[in-house]
Amino acid sequence: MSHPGERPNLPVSASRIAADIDKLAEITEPGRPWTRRAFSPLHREGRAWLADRFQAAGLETRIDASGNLIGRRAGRLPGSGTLMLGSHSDTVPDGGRFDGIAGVIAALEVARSLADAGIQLDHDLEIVDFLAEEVSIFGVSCIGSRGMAGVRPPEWLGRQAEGMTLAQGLVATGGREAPDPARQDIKAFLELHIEQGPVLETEKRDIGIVSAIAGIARIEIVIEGRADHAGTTPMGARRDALVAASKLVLGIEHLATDLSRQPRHFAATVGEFAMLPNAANVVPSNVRMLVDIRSEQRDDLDRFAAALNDLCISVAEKDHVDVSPRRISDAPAVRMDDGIGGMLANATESLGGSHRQLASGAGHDAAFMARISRAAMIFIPCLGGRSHAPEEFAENDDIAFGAAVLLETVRALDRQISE
Ligand code: HGY
Ligand code: MN
Ligand code: MN
Repeated sequence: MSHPGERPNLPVSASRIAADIDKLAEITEPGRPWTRRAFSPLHREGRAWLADRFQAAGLETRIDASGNLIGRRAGRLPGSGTLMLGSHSDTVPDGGRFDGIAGVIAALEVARSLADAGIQLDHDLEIVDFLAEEVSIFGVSCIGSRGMAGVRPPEWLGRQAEGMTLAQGLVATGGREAPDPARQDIKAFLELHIEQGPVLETEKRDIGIVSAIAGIARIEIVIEGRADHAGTTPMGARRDALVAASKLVLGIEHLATDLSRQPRHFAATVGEFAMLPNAANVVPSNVRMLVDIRSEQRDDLDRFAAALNDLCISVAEKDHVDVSPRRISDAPAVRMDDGIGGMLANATESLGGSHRQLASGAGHDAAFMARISRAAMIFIPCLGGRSHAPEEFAENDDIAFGAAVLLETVRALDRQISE
């Protein structure tokens, strides 16, 4: 994927990036690389290490009310606003060591390289590690970036998991229950992320300029049946929550496969699934599942949700169970800033790289930052397009090249906005 030797000396340090990626990767649940879940002691340990690296780069660090770790360097022109770069350092369970992390370390490297070159921007510079970009133990994602954008649903604070509420988890992370007002000072937000897909690797492109981020909705479905003796209860007299749930899972796959045949992105996945009492000789009484839905176009999502609702009603009737679907999050598709996209393309070319536009089927914090700021993203290639799995891999040269593109774009933005 990377093209060593074809690139000029980059204005960033690839070795510093590699060392930081490796160091952060050491902070993982032993035997489950890589797992560093938001709201866990390991996440806080990773945060403490990141804060230390931010401070070593001369950044003032803080945790904002929404639990985001921020490193700040004042600009030459006080009050001219903030240029922000970052991503997230939390992982999915048994995930990778580049998803999110590559973006945080690349942003940190931009701050370090500007300092090394003695370049002080007109604008304040902030590097951010957002809290809980991944679907967290509370069943919701992008908690930190939604908070910063002022769009975190208040009712989320009461969501419970592992013996705590989200409000308590926020406070334990250094945040506060009451959110800060939405930030108004951010003039541009840039995020580097691994593509989590195969396009850049297949086409041997260095950079993907993200055009839009797919809409993401999540629907929680609880199926209430009845626990019965597995040996004595006649097959026709059961209210088996797992059998009903299985019909829903297969129906969801069928509906989503149909919709995905259209010339625009659509996907639906049941990735979270729990059954009770989960005992071999008991007819399952309860299933809770989380449906993750991605759509480039709103009406595809609405058609899917309506069909899913009809399916829930028919399965409930046939299987004599109660089926309760509930939409717990719903973020619309978001376009990225085309002007900054053009600047990212220019920076890529000036550094001798190749690029192409790409829509994102994955969700990202940039989707919420776009509510309060000009927002743009670049993708770098990842091995086989794999992500959310330990096999996830990105070449350090590709991360370094992406960091260099960010650096050149930040300098161009700093000049452009000041003019
Ligand atoms: O789930 C997502 O799309 C992102 O990787 N968190
Ligand atoms: Mn991510
Ligand atoms: Mn992810």
